[in-house]
Amino acid sequence: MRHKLALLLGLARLAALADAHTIFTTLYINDVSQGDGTCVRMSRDPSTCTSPVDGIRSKDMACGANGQEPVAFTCPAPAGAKLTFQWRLWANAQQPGVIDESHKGPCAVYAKQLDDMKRGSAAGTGWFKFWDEGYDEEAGLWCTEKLMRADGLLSVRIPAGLPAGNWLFRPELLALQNAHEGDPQFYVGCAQVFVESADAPLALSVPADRSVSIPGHVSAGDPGLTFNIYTDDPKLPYPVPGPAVFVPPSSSSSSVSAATDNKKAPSSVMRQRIGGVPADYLIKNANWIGVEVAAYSTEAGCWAAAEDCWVQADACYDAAPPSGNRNCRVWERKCRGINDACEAGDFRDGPPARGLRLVSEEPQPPARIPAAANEVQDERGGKGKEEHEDEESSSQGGGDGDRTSEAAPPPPCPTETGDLPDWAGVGGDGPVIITVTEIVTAPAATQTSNGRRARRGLRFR
Ligand SMILES: [Cu+2]
Repeated sequence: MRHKLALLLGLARLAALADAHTIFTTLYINDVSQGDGTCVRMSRDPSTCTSPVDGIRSKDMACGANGQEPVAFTCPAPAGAKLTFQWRLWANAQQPGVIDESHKGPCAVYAKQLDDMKRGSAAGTGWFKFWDEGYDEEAGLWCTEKLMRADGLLSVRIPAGLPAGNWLFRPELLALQNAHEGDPQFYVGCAQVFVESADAPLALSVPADRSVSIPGHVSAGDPGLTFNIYTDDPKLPYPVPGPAVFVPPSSSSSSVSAATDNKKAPSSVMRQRIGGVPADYLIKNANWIGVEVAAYSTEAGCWAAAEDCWVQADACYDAAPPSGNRNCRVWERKCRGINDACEAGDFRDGPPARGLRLVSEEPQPPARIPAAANEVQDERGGKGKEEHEDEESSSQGGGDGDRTSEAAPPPPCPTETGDLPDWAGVGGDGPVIITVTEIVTAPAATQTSNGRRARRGLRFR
């Protein structure tokens, strides 16, 4: 009964999804997906998670709804690493899409250092912007339109001059379709990243005019927030809101060389010690991991192991953000296997398939990952033609990565990046833009494991 009621309530809430917008769900480090939701602060409410921030004075402007709450994991990234933020129309990718094509506007990436990822506040002072893009007049494209053509992937390189330590990286989209009516729509989220750098872990000195508080970095009257995208004669160039871009200067110890040439990596690189994804898990879903249950050879041991497994399954579903709970279901199958063995009286050498890593069922990453947008910008500043990023796939680890996908690594396709509709604005024959305007079914993210508790109850009979 309770399950049915919960399902009905879930469906009712989903009606609100009809005007779904977009959400940052997945972080890639040097082209390696960290797993859906892993190290990502996102709204926990599946019915509103893709909505714009509720007002530019809201604390949610910092890292989105629930953005003040840290997630369990912080992903390590080498100095100068390439970060890619994946945006989805559907948080759990149940249906394709990035953002509705009406949503034209700029993008930006901000950063803030936190001494303590768990206790530091996302909202407040200490933010600066290190890249932005508004309207590309040459290509006739808004930044969000380029994002659609890049399958929702926005890549930037971490400025080489960032000191080691805990950082929040905050991609920001601004949709202007209603801006002229006083309704600019901000979409933000944050990635928890530990930058591993040889630079001394000192606080970065940001010029006063580039350091901002969020909320507070934009005002309702800013020309970039009231811009009319429909007029025949728009006032170009588009004025991207927020502070001027600040790129921290690279220090003499040159973390750039540490990032691009492992042979020169100094031994004094500061590594992450806490908050990373533990190595000994069997499967990961967002910021939850399942760890192997105790070995057993008796009936009591079998049931104890089953109970441990189900408790972990519950924790997985409880912790799953709107990006999905696919790997909770994978874990649940393991529990069912133990449970079945107990019921069949098979207690030898338990649990079945002990220590075997389970295969992630999260959606595959897009085939092509775009080049870092801030590099494209730098290139346009005079360094010549953008080069393929061949060096990345060979030498850079990208942190732990999503170990569940190690068996079938995501295709980095470094040789294909040249074909992408890159941020310098070519891209006539980019991927097909899919726009979902009608929502027909409930996203899986809201489903819990129907009957999982009932099933657990069975074994006590
Ligand atoms: Cu919208």
